[in-house]
Parts: sequence; structure tokens; C-alpha cells
Amino acid sequence: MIAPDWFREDRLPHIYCTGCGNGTVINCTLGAVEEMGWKREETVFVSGIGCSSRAPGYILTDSLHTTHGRALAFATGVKMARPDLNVVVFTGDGDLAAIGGNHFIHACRRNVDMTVVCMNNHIYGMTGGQGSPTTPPGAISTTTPYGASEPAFDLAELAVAAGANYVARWTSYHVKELTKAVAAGMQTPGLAFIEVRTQCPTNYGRHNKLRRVSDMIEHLRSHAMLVEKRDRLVQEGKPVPDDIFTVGELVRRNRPAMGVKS
Ligand SMILES: Cc1ncc(C[n+]2csc(CCOP(=O)(O)OP(=O)(O)O)c2C)c(N)n1
Repeated sequence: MIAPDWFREDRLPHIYCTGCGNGTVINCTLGAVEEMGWKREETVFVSGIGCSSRAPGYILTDSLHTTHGRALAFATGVKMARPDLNVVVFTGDGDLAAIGGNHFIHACRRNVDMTVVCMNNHIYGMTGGQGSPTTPPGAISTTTPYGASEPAFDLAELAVAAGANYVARWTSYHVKELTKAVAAGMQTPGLAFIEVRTQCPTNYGRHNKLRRVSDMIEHLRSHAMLVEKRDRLVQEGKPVPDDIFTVGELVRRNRPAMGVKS
């Protein structure tokens, strides 16, 4: 536990399964909050619905646990009414990119001053493992028993294209890099989007030949490629393996933003 002062101990036991990556992501985010020196009464956590969206319930600040897909709409309202507050959103790949997809692109376009941390476990975890917009082609889920046939969204690239001022991607294996990235996002005025690829051993790993938690984390580690390395391979005309995803900082820029503290 990285930030005991921010932890709502009376909410234990938590709902997460053994081996879930969400606790790691919460810890890294709170580590970044501590690095920022934010005060609890000036910070609000907002979420939608899902296992990932239960995270604000374990944090000792005011928070909004809203409706499925609408976290960014509620968070935008908070920021417009009270630009002096620090707003952090926890969301899942289903919450953010399926039912909440439009809120996602428009919050990035508006560049609302908030930090969005998406726990991307490639599945609808809470409801039993249905496929989501980030389920990799070929992956088994309860709605894709023969393997997903659709291409997956790249959430970080989507945020870059839609206009967010800061975008990074890491995994639950890269705890130091992740903490730094969340802090960098918090420091950047405008919308900061941090995608975290994380493990859902119960509803994803068991069905995809990654039965042990350590198998899932090793899979994340070994398939992550630094964005600079990918760019170098492309520049040198060398092949980029199909099964990797990029990690690192994808963008840090200064587009006009909404709701920035004066
Ligand atoms: C309007 C609405 N539709 C569907 C649901 C059911 N539902 C609850 S959580 C969830 C999926 C959550 O998936 P994700 O956001 O990826 O979070 P995870 O549980 O994987 O962390 C769904 C479909 C709901 N609560 N409300």
C-alpha cells in the first residue's frame, strides 16, 4: 500500500479477484497523487461501472461512481463547475470505449483538464468476461467462444487522434514507469490519458492459455515494446512483430484545453 492516508480501509474486503491487476493500478495512481502533493479535499475521483470503476470507492476523497460509460461526462461537469479541483477518472476498456466511446473522443477533443486512467484488461470483467472493443483478434471470451473476429481499438492512439494533450501506455508490470506517466499526465494541462494493460486472470487468462497470474504478467512484459524502438524498426525498414503493443509516452503537447486552473 503506497499511500495509506488516501486509503479507505473501512471498505475492505475489496471486490477484486486474487491476482487482479487493478490494485496495482490504484497504487501507482496514488503514488502519482502523492508525488503531486495534492490534498484530499481538492481531489475528486470519478468512474463509471465495472471492476475498474470500483476503484474510487477505496480512496478517501469525494468521488462519483456514476453510470456505465458516463464517467467522462460526469467528470467534465465537475471540472466545468469547479476548475480548482483535481479530477481523476478510473475506467475500464468496456466502460470507456464501448458504451462510453463517444464521451471518450469528445472529452479528448475538448481536452478537458483531467487525468483518465484506463485499466484495459481486454474484457468486460465484472459481467463475466464478454468481449470488449479491445479484445485481441483470436482471443476467447464468453461472447467469442471461437476467438474474436474483429479488430481491436488501440485506445492510446485513439486518444492521440482525438486531441488529448498527454497520452501514455504502460502495463501492470511496469509499476515505476506507470507511476511516472500518471504524474506526468497530472502535470500536463488538458486531458491526460494513460492506458494500462492489466491482467484479469479470472475472466481472460483462464480462457486464453494464461492460467497463472505470472503467465499473464510475463505476457504483458514480453509483448510490450517501447514506442521509440518501434519507430526505430520502422525507420530502418525492419519488421515489427504483429503481436507487440507499444508502451511509453505517445504524446505531450499544448493544445488549448478546457477547465484548466487559473
Ligand atoms: C447501461 C448499462 N449497460 C450494461 C451494464 C452491465 N455492465 C456492468 S459492468 C460492464 C462491463 C464493464 O467492463 P469494463 O468497463 O471493461 O470493466 P471491468 O469490469 O473489466 O474492469 C457491463 C456491461 C450496466 N451496468 N449498465
